[in-house]
Amino acid sequence: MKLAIVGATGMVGEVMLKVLAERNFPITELIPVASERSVGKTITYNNKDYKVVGLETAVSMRPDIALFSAGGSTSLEWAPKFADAGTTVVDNSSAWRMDETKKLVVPEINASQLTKEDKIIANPNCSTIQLVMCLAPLHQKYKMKRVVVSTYQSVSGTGVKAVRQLENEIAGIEGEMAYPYPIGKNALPHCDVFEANGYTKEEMKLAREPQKILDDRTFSVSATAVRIPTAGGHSESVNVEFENDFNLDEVRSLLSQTPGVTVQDNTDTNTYPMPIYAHDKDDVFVGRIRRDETQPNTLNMWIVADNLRKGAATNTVQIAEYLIENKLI
Ligand code: A2P
Ligand code: 11C
Repeated sequence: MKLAIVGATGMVGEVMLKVLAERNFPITELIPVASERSVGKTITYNNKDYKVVGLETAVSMRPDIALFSAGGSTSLEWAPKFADAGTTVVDNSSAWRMDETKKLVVPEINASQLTKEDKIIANPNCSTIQLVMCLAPLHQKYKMKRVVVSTYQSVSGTGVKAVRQLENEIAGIEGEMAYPYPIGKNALPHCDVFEANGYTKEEMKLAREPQKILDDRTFSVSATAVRIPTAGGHSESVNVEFENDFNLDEVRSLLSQTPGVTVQDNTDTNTYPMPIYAHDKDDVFVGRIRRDETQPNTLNMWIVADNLRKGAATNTVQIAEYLIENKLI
């Protein structure tokens, strides 16, 4: 496969390269792509050096697949140009996710919807992916009515500038601010920009994307997204009300049997998921599974994942693998 990585010099792009190498992705030619600022720079993949090219050059090289993680506006402008040149684009930005003509895919849940005609495929938001990975098997069995989720999101979700802000604050160095307030020793109830309804864009992604992925508008999701001073890994406190009652052992067993999900749930041994231990792992971790004693048919759980891996790079690479395995490109 001739594969382009658009945004190869970025945080997610770097993890994509790592994940592709780890999974022995079948690459015959690698095309790293970034902004004009980076053209000519060298990136290393599997001990081999590659020169970064610009978008125009990359389109003319007609890759079989392009994995995009270069922001929404780059995707909006350039994904169609790649698609017109015959390239299948898997896009990690928010540009196409809610477009009715595009599929929004978490491979373990809905990759079977994909066809050869899908030339631009959207990867969901990181906090959505880890949430739906755990909700999907439970929804199938007990039917969700309403989900209330509060997130604890790492600075890596914002980007390099935010990671640097946290590092500077820890080191006591004054520097550029990615957030309107200090993030070290703080919690900001503010991920991405505010919308007219008082929610942030991140919260609205959590409300809308699960319905599309699970192809079901009968349940609702209410979200509060909070940025905390962790370097990597998003955590979520999740309360789910089902139509039907459940048995906690069966819930644990359903989640344990879900590919890509690991249950870490034993209060006797202080076993529960935490972002530092999810770092560099592809799985989604779930624990603190317990009944909400204030309401019938309602469950509480705690979900953690590496937001740059399953939340971004790994999910994108898995979509590309599915396309190849199923001869859709
Ligand atoms: P560059 O490194 O040249 O700026 P991050 O999300 O970590 O900031 O990374 C964004 C990625 O998207 C980087 O690889 C960046 O390249 C790339 N990028 C940003 N804007 C553009 C653009 N207009 N055209 C192509 N690539 C872009
Ligand atoms: C965050 N979820 O942690 C964001 C980062 O729509 O792909 C990814 C934004 C997106 O702030």
